[in-house]
Amino acid sequence: MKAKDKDIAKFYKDATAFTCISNPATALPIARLNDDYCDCPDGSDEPGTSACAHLSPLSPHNPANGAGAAGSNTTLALPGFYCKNKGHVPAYVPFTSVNDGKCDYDVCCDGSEEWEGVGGVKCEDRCQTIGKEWRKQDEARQKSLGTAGKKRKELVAEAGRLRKQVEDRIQSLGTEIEGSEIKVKQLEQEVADVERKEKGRVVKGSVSKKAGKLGVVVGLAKQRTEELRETLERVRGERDSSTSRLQEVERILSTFKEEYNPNFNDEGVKRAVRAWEDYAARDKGPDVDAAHDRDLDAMTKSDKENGLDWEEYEGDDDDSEADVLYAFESYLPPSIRGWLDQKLRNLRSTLIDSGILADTSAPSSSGDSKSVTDAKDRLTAAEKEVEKHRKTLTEHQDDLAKDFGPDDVFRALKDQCVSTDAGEYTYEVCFLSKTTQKPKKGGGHTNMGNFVGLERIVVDDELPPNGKGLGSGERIAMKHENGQHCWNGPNRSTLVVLACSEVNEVWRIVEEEKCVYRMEVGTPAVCEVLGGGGGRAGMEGKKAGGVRDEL
Ligand code: MAN
Repeated sequence: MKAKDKDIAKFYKDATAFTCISNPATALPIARLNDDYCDCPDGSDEPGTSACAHLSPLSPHNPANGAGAAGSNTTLALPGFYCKNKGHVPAYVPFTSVNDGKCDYDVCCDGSEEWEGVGGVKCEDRCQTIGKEWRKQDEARQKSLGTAGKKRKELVAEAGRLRKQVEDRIQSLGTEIEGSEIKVKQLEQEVADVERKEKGRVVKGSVSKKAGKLGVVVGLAKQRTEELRETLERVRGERDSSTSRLQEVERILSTFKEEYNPNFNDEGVKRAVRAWEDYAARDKGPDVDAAHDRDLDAMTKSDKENGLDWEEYEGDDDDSEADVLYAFESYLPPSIRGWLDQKLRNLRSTLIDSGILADTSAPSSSGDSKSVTDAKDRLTAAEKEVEKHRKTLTEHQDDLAKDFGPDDVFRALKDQCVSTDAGEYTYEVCFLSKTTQKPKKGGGHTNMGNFVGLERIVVDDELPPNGKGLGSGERIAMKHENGQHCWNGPNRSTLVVLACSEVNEVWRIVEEEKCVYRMEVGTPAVCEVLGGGGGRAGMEGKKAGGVRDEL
């Protein structure tokens, strides 16, 4: 309607002449515009008087009733009867409301549309009062509009910060992924090296696995040594305990000997004292020798700590190339032996890799050596880490690509919820998430749909005086689908239509069809967005049926 107003206004711009809108052949000097005489067949020269009101189909003087100019376009060029509304805002009232015996003060505050006085009706001019009240409300609306606009700016700034956070995280994830990938490569190399080393091992594995004769003997010796070590430790413990008990008894008896009363003629006591003196005089045998004890300490340490690595002797000694290699190496000086040993290991690995030599040490799937298993575990952990980072990166990239509305503003509202009571339920919308319905009497939530995206819709509602409504024009709406299934109906869905408001609030909720809901929600996020109206629909005071304009 607004666009139409502008379209019409352009015909009245010329300062010298006016051309009838629907009859361009008829040009009039500007003085004949609004001169209270109807010149144009379409009534367009009298937008501000009622001189052409007879063109209305409702008018008894309609040219269709006989007074029309032949061949000319008598279709009305104006959207309705033009009320000047002096002291307020001009407006068009629909021709159907002209001379219907009813004063349409909400649009035509000057009462001019009832010019015929049908049924004796007389509509006084109320524009002064109505205009004053309107200006007061408009001032409040403008103030509210200013506050809402400020809040939107804050939301946009917050959205910007949130976006930046995601962008920064994407950047750091990129670096982390690069680092993790390098780590994976290193660990892959490490696994390969460890496996290669394992393959190249001349003597390997545990004695329990297909050991040859030497392996069996080594296994037994290892076991026997272990038993002896344990026994030694146990006996040593027992010795220490007995020694300390003996020392305690000796202390008791020694005190006893010092403190007993020899004047008491107690034969039993005297015998005991004598026996103690004999015992104390006797040679006590060797004391626990500290050096000897240190030897025991050393002996009870693990074989490995004592330089005996059983693993080197375990394994299959049958037909082992290894033995040959060792026999050969043993004739060489140690420095060359080490170098040669490494070369031979590598050669052996290469031969195994190329299938020339059987891999007698190849670990079974469950039989990897500890070092291989450890290296593989480290690799798996690093691979998982890369995977995790990549997943997070994709999530963040998807997030950046998502439509968060103009200026990304809804990013700042994500997951914020607002609710209202209506009928037996409390209805809630959580922005960019879902809508729910909860019985006031108690009970679980019913999901009324999950957020799927934004869309723009055109609305044409009357705006309530408090401004809490959609008004008219293009609005942003949030679609919610696939909520809880409705018995004998569809899955619940909700369209949340947004309009400008100082705060986030649910204004209205309707169930348009069974389990298909529509919520009207106010939020600063949509203020001043859409073509100036910005969802602040009707803030300028639009009323159904009437159009304020600038003529
Ligand atoms: C519940 C509510 C209503 C809906 C009916 C359908 O009562 O979700 O909104 O209409 O279920 O059975």
